[in-house]
Amino acid sequence: MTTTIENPVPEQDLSGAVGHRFLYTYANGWQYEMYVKNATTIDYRIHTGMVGGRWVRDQKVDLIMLTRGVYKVSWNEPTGTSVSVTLVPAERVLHGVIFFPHWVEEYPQRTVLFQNDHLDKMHAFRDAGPTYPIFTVPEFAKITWDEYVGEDNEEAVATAPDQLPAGWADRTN
Ligand code: FER
Repeated sequence: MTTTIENPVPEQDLSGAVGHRFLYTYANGWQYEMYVKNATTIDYRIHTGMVGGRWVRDQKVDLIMLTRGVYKVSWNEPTGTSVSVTLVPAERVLHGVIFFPHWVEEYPQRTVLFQNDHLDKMHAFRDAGPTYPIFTVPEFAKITWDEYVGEDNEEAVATAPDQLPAGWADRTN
């Protein structure tokens, strides 16, 4: 895969990520679930950690393949939180960097909800701040579950994290 100054973008193949639902646990113990709905959209649930219980559908993201089997997903939340996650599914490795505005660090529970039903409130909190200092959380994670459920599957993340069958997030494959 040769890249040049004129064309620095490697040939893209997102098939190892798009349509997949991943469960992963960060080194700090935070457990997340991400469904890559399509090349521009994710749904997710946060099972445990600082904002455990939070869930989101149809978050727009930038998704790219860095090199074969290595994907990067980056986005900004309505809360002002920014996230960039690098996934290596074949190695069951992931690295996430979360950039929380100061108000989320101070009052994480304000973001623990089904965000889609509260977008105006999240924007108001975001705009009220304070934004700074940003709380940066860079962590590796172990991918414990990788399942292909198809693109644009509206059933993949349709339930609140606390309404799932017992043991849902602790399955491994
Ligand atoms: C992740 C890290 C952070 C992730 C989502 C977030 C879906 C979102 C954080 C927030 O908005 O609080 O790996 O994956």
